[in-house]
Amino acid sequence: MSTVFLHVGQCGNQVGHAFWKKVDKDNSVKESHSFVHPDGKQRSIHVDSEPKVLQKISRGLKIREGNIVCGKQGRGTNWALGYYGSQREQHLLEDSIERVRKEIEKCDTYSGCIMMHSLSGGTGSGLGSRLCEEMRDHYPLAHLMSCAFAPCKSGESPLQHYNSLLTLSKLQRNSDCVILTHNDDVLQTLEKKVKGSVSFDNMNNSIAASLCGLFLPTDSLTPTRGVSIGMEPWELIRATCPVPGYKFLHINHLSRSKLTWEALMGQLLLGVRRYNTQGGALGSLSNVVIARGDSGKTFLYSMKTLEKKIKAVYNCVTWNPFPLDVWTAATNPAGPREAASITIASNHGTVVDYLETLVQRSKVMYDATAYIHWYKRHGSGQEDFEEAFETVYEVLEDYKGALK
Ligand SMILES: Nc1nc2c(ncn2[C@@H]2O[C@H](COP(=O)(O)OP(=O)(O)OP(=O)(O)O)[C@@H](O)[C@H]2O)c(=O)[nH]1
Ligand SMILES: [Mg+2]
Repeated sequence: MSTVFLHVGQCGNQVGHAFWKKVDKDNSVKESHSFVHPDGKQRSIHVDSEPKVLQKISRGLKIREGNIVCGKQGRGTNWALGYYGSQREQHLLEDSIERVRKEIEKCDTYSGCIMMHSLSGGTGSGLGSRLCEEMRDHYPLAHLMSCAFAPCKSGESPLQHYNSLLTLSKLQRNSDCVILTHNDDVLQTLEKKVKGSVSFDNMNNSIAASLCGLFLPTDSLTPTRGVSIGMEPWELIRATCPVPGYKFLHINHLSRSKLTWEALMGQLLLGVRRYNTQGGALGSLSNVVIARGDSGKTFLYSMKTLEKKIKAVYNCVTWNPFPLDVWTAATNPAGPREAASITIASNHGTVVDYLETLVQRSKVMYDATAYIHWYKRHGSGQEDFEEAFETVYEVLEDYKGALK
């Protein structure tokens, strides 16, 4: 089983760089050939509308020649320009799809694609949305997962709300699962740990550690004889997003050395958001708990006492009789050395809070027709916005119903 990775825009590629650096340290992933070819090359395509970031990240990664697809000019933080393409650079979309097709042809069994991109950059959001649509169209039976990075709420660009709204609506319609990471959350956690200001490198290393916690091979999903078949991303969808109405995941990850499982889990649970902005309790629909560095095979035993605590903190819905899946791995190659890690992927109520704020802010701007001419200029009409509002309202309704 093989997975193809598609990194789009500055954020998608910079996070991808940190991710692949960590993947490279895992021998089981190399043996399984699910993420890397037998010749050691990554199963990844790197797309950006401008060359600067791609030149930087390609150094030190094992990217196949031709799998870097590059334009000449950025998409100016405009979803419409990324989605409909600039007149002069229509080739970017076609070249990307062509490279993905070639990469998929090299797979024995292609199981799906994981995209990484920001929700607010013009390339990551607009071209990312378009690629997601095309991938669904070209490979309707394969899985499609998005790792999407949300901008800081404090506001980096006035267009970020529209861009995020339009992208999330396309992801909801075309992907099977969206792992949503908020730059605000990552920053907040790192500000307590890092001396001085937090850089994108610090943030990307932390994000990459969480993604490796989810995607790298586990012993639980590796056949007793033989090597990993790389099922982790696709089992994650089966376990946490079985219904199309609820496909947004939130990750919590913690790695420490010399702590018992109970202490490590205790620290991780302290960082889980339990209440929404109105003070109401947040809930979760389904969760996967992954423990790495379990060389003594003690985690499952510890789960006998931890299970109750996790269910309480994640406030699992009563209608799901099996809200927790547990996977373990003896090693923790993404490190740090000798550390053990716990990663929890949760289909969680935090997404309701986020989408409500997003839709509210976008609606105020839309009703005042703020910045709409920027989108119209590049081909986006009223239909794009109305479809996006309608889709996100539906997601909110579905989640609120399920979490009651
Ligand atoms: N976590 C993280 N976020 C990033 C990184 N680089 C940019 N971002 C965030 O991504 C958003 C901007 O998107 P970019 O990826 O820079 O934009 P792009 O996709 O290249 O699109 P254009 O430059 O507009 O063509 C902002 O919210 C940034 O905070 C990164 O390396 N890591
Ligand atoms: Mg850019």
